[in-house]
Amino acid sequence: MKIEKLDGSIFKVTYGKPQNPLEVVQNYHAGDSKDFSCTQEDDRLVVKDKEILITQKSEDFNGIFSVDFSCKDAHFFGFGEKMGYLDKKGRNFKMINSDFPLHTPDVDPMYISIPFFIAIFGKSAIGIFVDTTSYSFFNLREDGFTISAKDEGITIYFIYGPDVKKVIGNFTGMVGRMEMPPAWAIGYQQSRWSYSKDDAIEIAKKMRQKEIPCDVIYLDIDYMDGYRVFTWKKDFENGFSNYLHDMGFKLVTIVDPGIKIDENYDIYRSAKSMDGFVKDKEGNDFVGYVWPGRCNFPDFLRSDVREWWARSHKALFEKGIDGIWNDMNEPAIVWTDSKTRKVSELFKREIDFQILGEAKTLFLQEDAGDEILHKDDNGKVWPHYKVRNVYAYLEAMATKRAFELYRPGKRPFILTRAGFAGIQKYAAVWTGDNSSWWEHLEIEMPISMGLGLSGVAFTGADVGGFGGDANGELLARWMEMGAFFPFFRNHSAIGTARQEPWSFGEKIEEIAKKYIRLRYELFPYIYTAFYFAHKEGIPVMKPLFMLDQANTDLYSINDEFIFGDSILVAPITRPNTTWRTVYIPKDKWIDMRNGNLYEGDHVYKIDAPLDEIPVFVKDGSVIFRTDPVNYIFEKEKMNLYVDIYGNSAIGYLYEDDGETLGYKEGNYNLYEFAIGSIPGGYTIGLKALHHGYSGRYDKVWIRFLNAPRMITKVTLNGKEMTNHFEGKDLVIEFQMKDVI
Ligand code: MIG
Repeated sequence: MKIEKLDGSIFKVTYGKPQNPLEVVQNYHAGDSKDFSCTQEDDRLVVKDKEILITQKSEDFNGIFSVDFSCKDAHFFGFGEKMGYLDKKGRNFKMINSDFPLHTPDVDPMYISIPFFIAIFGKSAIGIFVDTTSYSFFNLREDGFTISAKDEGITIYFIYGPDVKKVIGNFTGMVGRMEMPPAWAIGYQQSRWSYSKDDAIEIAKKMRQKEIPCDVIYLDIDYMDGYRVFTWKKDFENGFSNYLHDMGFKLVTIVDPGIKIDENYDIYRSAKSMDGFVKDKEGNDFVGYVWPGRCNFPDFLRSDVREWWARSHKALFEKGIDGIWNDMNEPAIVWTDSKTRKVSELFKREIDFQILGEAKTLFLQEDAGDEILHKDDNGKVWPHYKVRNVYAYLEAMATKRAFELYRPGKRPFILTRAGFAGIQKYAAVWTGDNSSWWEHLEIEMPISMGLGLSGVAFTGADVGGFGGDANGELLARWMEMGAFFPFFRNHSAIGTARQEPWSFGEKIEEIAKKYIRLRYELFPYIYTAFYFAHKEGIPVMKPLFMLDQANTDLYSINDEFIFGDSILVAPITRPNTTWRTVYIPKDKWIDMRNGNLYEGDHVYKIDAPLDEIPVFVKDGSVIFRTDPVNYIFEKEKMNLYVDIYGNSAIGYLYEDDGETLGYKEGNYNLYEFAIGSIPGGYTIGLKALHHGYSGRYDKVWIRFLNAPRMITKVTLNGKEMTNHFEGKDLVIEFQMKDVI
């Protein structure tokens, strides 16, 4: 065992001789802490602060390297994308990127592997990152945990908090944080497997006719010529995207990694000529079956292959594509030639139950961990099991490069299904093939929160459910909830009931529209939350325990979440239900729908008719809104509404141009609104903590919600402002340019 103290309060502990084909940890400066230590006592590791005490019990190697730890009263959170509830105590996990499309409660592994978790002991939290790209395994018990990796050693980082926020900040500092997404990616997105060109145009027109805001339309696998990646079916003539762009839509196309083996296909030939495919054990190009039939798979471990992949995107960008959706990148391999041989052997025998059973298992996807070989830039050969979990990560890296080549100066938008620790540097994540089940509506909350705790802030689920048939009530409730997820896309599978907002009649359409519009209204607030994810790694969607991590009661709240810093969302997760119990956290919270005030640390019965989702704002917060529009940047200038909840509050507002990389050079504004009370009045301190962008917010209305009638005086930066009541709210107006 080797213990190294890195800069600040992060320790790196190495057992045996681990070997990764790729380094995902970057230099990062964390704050120091005297309270935290990792030391060696009698050949064993001891990790501690005032509350944390983790002691290593044993280490073991038999093809898999395992380290066993004991600790008391720990709760475990994170592990990236996992089915189930937030607190992972008592569970076992595998990290092997996998496409199991039926998300039953115990399905594991899933598409994404993030071998990272946060353990909370009393008041202290610590992050544990297992730095292996190989398959890893976690066993989480009441009295300890075991970490294993398919390698000859294991590297574990112990990342101190003691705050959960600090742990996530430090971890994302090490593996990288998200960049600012293009602003349109915050908008509503409409998808289905698969819209044709005509469907896409019709959907776009309908959205505008009905004034349902929407920024993005997706093209799933059927836009391609015979599923050949980077090709188009004939009907997508040049210029077809202009029509959608003119209406303010962006277009995102799916890209799968399997390359059809076809001598007449230039992408295949160019990869073949650079010998760019992964190999089987005989040294031939590995063959697996996916949508196009027999395919070879690019070896993304090689930088020349990544560059080729990036350049292959030209065919998409020259048709005006704005974003790339990476699917099947675990990689999913649904069939192999060796399986064909096995099937024919099996069926030569007399059919019995055993044979049928064996035949059935052949149809399960395998990871091909031992069958495929990769090569790195130095020519070193790596088994697939060491590369598989970063395959999508490397693909995303190459895809980002494609944007640099073909959309220079613009922010990339990449959506990925598979990934690894740090995937947020390149891509947003959706949780794959859920189903139109109420159970899935509910479980998407802890899944996304788990991803957020693991560093991935830009996450969402197929709203309405992917598999199976949605119905009007389910869609309404899911749209209400989805409006408060970082990534907001409605997507469904081929052959299932249509679930666009208007698919279930006018009543449901109105509800969908109401919440999509609310999403656009809240854009200034949401975009600011993304800024903090970019800047500090803080998830946009947070579990309640991030408000008070020592309160173990909050660890089991899986059906409420905090969106941004100040909004509590409590979705309805069952059919035929028009109320629910809501746990209101400590302090005071205000029902956004009607201004009702709730004292915290209590449970209430809250009404929620079909067209309402319970949403609360923390007393002492500032919520920034604008007017809903058809698409995020429909208007050059926007009104800013600053809603003040409570008598004193502080709020931050971030803005930039929403599409270029200028924010990295300081072309952005960060405003601070500090609200205080004086006898008979309010004070507002408004300043720019950073001012580097001309700004879109033009006219500003500050509204003190439910202000007492006797208030007469409001000052803004010391200057008295005229004010008036609108209903119960006291309002002042001004022009941003007159103040900043
Ligand atoms: O084998 O491209 O998760 O979103 O619509 C299914 C078709 C392949 C799986 C993705 C889903 C997508 C579908 N894909």
